[in-house]
Amino acid sequence: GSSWGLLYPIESEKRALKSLNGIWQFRAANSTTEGMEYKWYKKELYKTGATIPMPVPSSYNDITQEKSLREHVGPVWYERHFFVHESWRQNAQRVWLRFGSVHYSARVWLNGEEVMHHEIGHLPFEADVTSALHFGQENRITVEVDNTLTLTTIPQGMVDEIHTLDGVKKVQRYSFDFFNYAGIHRPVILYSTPAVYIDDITTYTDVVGDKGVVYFNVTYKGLPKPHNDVNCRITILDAQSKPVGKAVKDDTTGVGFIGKIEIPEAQLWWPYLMDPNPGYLYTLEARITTTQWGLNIEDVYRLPFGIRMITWSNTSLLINNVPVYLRGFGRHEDSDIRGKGLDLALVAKDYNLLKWIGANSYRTSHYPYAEEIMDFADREGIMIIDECPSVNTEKYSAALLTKHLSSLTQLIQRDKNRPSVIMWSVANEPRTQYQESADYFRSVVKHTKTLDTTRPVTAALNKWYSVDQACNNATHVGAASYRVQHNRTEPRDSILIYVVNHVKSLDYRPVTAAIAQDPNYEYAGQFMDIIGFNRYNAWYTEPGKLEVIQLNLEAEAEQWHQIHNKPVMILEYGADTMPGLHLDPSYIWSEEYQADLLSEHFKAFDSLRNKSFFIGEMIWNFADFKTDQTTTRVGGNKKGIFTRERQPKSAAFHVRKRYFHLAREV
Ligand code: GCB
Repeated sequence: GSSWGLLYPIESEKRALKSLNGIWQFRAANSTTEGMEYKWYKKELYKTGATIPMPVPSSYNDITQEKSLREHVGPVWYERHFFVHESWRQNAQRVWLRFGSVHYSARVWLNGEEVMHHEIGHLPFEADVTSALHFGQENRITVEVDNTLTLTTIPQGMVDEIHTLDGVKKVQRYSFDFFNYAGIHRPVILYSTPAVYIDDITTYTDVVGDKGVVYFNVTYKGLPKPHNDVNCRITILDAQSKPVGKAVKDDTTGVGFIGKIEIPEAQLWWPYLMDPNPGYLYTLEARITTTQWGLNIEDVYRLPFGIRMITWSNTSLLINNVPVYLRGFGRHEDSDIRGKGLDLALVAKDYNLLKWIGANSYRTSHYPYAEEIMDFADREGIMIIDECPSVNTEKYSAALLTKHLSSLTQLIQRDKNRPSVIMWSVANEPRTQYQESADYFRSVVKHTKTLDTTRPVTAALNKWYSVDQACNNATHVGAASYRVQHNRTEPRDSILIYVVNHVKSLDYRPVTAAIAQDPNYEYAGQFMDIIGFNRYNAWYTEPGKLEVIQLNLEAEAEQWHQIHNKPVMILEYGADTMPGLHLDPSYIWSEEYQADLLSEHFKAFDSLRNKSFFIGEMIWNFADFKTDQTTTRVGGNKKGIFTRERQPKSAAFHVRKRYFHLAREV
């Protein structure tokens, strides 16, 4: 649910915390219904079948040697035991259970009693479990996790069947290009709060001269009925924990505390390499006190935040009134063995690599990343385009829209206070060549704007080509092979393949189709504040023909700007590169080709930057990552500038030169 706060669980003198990370017991169910039918949550998991140890957090897919577990479709079950110390049972105290994320859906029981369920991976959820807990005793937690994706999940997928000698087998299909890792991906935390507790804090900051203005809204919950003796004290602490501003408020409305605090000579939050001290963070300390049930109750929460201001025009994006040029990457949460499971060593390494290479930003393609990852971005001054989990939507429906909006509600609730988040991305490569996408994205963007007006909205758009049009004009040059490999699950595009094959069967001459880049065939760009587009010149189109890059890229970027009169940036471009493959003169898949392809793009970007509306470049991808099995992927997507093990490919040194050069220019 979204009607409550999702404050990250942190300790304070009034809040205790206990991690439930570690080894859990685990079993994959043989069918969708088996676990529920036999009530596996009622007793120890080992009593209803064999279990194996499973680390939390981690994806379960690559932990064992079983292909069947890697490719499992449907529910798996997790269980562990833990104690809650007697001292946690206090009058006027609550205990909460919080999951950083579970992919894709989860149902949770405590001591056999269902306490919550949640759908949509990559987002946190929690519940007050005080009444289900056994204090001073052992407890059992059971979680059913289901990775099944359908036409009404975010992201979309399709369950299909294949035929084997052993009968029909269920398989999961999806058109997005990363492995559908599943499991308990992020920390599981038990934490306490006072019975009357700070539920949510919303901050918004402004910069006026050298003054920082901090607007806040602190809400609380837990009183049986509203009354007017709740007091709130807000203190702003600088990075050395020195108080630099305060406010005291009494609540007479039962709603919360709204106000502002001015910080003279504020130290602003600046992106990496724009200031000697990027990512400067203050702390907002909120302290509420009240008397209830004859007790003095007090709660304290400390929220890190930065003072910075974002504005944008039809040609630029500004931070603290200075135009910024984004240089970064699309990324993934992905690594060997643990899949999408949070690994702090990997997180720290990735930020060190980002800083080493001079990046100032990245997009959380194609879903929200762990809060622990976002914390680094806040602290290091890395600007984030924060993407919801909607990737490659192919079929629009009201049911899908409802969930898409919910994913944005939850994402913005989680990340609204983060200085690093400079933009919301509402989707990646939705099929916006279909007219029905217009109403859909009008709603998506409107919803995002009702939740946050302080940040621009974007999406990673891709001009797909209308098949109807292709069929009518099948005489002209261009796009018969256009990204066909990506459209394999899309019925309308398979018509194109069919038509092309038919023509080929009749005549030897090359087949082409006039698939014009007609702006009328892209319906979502009109709603965005900033146009982000993905384009693989000299890779999916004209592989090996580096000479097309400058012309095509400049033309496309200019066209986007002309049509929408908005700032434009490229959110994806790149080439698969097998580390260690050297071919000179450059040839696709070699390290030389990746470097050459980037160089040609850099030339195009430089000429676009002179035209002022072009605000950023993001390479696809930061590191190699695992995908579903297809003939175009060798052990996964190899477009990384770093290998999956985070070692640089030759192009990394090349990118590093450019990114530091760009940083020096501003
Ligand atoms: C895209 C997708 C991304 C893929 C990439 C590729 O357009 O947004 O998820 O991984 O292309 O490498 O094909």
